[in-house]
Amino acid sequence: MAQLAHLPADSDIAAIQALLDRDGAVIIDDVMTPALLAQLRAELAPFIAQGNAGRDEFSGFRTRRIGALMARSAACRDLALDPLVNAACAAWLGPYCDGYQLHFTQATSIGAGETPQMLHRDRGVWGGHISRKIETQFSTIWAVTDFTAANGATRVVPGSQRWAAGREAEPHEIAAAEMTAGSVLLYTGSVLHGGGPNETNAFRTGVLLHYTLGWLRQEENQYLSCPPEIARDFSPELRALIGYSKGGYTLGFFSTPNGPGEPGLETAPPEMLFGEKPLPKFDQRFVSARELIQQTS
Ligand SMILES: O=C(O)CCC(=O)C(=O)O
Ligand SMILES: [Fe+2]
Repeated sequence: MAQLAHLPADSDIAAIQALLDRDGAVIIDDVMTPALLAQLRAELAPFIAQGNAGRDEFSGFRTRRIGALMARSAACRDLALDPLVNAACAAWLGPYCDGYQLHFTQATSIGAGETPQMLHRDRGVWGGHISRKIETQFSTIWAVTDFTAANGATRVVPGSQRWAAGREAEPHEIAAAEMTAGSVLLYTGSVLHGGGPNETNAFRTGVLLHYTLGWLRQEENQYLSCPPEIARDFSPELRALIGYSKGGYTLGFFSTPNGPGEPGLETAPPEMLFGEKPLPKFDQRFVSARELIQQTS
């Protein structure tokens, strides 16, 4: 049976990078404080209680999925900005972009009797149009409940990020991402994985927060899931992370849709919608990410 490596929450970025490179995935144990985990559970519970099961094999007939997590949960906002995750993300995606952004937010609650989700690569959301030389994603699944092989722990195929597209995993090549509640699975857009079968009577809940290159289209439309009237109350860092920032020199500007003679902005960075100047964050983040990569290569 294949296994995934576990690292402690005080690990350095080089160790995380090395395992992502080798296996395409790694588990960081016990990252959340008990208080944050309790808050997360309380904030998600009412949405999960009213959530609908999926409508096809991929989304799962016994799995509930809840999006718009930045708008709906302060604990999820903290997780999205987690410093260790962001440092690891910057190091992983830095070679392919000038900035990264939040791509997808979803709580997945796998219910009793759910069958295994088809193994897949998350980079499939862009079709086959992007060369495998480009890493498209850095993804996290935060364990809200314990993840066990019996209750639907995510299944991951270590090393499959380098496999030919059509190669299928043998049972012994598939690992169960078993982890305690409060831990986080980190994985890439190129590694085969899928939700596991749930043979217990309780839900297995995870929070999926995925990040992508600043120049790619986000899977979850953050401007609709988290429109400006909600994002207005967020920190500038979080707003920039969810996409209210440019993804390149001109990428992502806006102009005010005003009428003739009315005041407005022309080719403005998104931060100006909120009366702010752009953060130097992407430059700073990526300078430090590049330094990290140089130190570790
Ligand atoms: O919930 C999980 O364990 C993984 C789900 C997944 O990979 C997906 O829906 O793309
Ligand atoms: Fe997936």
